[in-house]
Amino acid sequence: SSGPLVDTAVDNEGIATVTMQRLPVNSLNLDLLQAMDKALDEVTKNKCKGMILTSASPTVFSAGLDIMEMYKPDMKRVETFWNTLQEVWIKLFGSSFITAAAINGHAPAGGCLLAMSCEYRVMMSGKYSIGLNETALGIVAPNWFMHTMVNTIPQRQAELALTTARMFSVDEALKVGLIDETATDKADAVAKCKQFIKKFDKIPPLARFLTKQKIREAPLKWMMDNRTQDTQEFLMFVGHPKVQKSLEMYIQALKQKGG
Ligand code: CO8
Repeated sequence: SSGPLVDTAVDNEGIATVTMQRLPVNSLNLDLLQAMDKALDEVTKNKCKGMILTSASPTVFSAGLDIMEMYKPDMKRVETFWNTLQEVWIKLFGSSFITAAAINGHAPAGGCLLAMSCEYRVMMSGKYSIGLNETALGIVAPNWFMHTMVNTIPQRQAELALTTARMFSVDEALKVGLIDETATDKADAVAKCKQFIKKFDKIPPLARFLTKQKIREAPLKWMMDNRTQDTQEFLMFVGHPKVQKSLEMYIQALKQKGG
């Protein structure tokens, strides 16, 4: 399919809505990640006060990393893929502008990571789930995925969720604090994200940003100090025959479920 993978629309109050539109499930391949990286740069360049991240799919926010990027990968491309994911996370988690996620559907793994990297989450009610399910796939979530979760929910809850690969229902996510509000539909979710961003009209922007920066400093510093090693670990991981075997089985299971 062609067309832009990300749409960015800025309203008259300086709030950007960034919509992922790699249908059907916004699985994060290199192209989508590069488009997101560009969109985040644009939001910065346009001096937007806030950004809402959402999806063009009616039922999926993002299915997480595109498994096809990791299956029998071209090693050069998969390295760029991982570096771009790191870059998107650095720009989103560490952004100077206010961020909110309007989660209009499922948000497993990398989808949950994107949502947790924002400062506020509103999730559409329904039979959707959100969480880091890596251990169920035999994957150890990278440290910075874990740091991002611990920045969102209490450490003990994060430990339980990560070790058990827990996928939370919308109500469970609300209860544990993985999301902040529920919404009746996408429009309601976006409206609630806007309300959150507008709360800061009363707060001096520099104090707000420096406070965010300080509270998020440790995970960002971890990334700066360990970025190369993190990439090496990922490359070793995808290069491992056992990992390739489990990815293959997972892809088959996904296809059987859908087909
Ligand atoms: N990657 C590639 N393709 C995918 C993915 C994905 N993550 N998710 C779904 N698809 C494909 C399906 O195979 C299907 O393809 P086809 O039409 O050819 O059969 C198509 O997208 C539609 O999928 P579904 O029919 O399953 O759509 P549903 O609307 O029924 O369900 C879900 C949507 C709930 C999102 C479901 O697709 C799902 O659970 N997907 C898998 C999500 C997942 O497990 N993601 C984990 C990715 S790993 C990750 O993000 C972090 C890895 C960190 C690595 C660290 C290494 C050290």
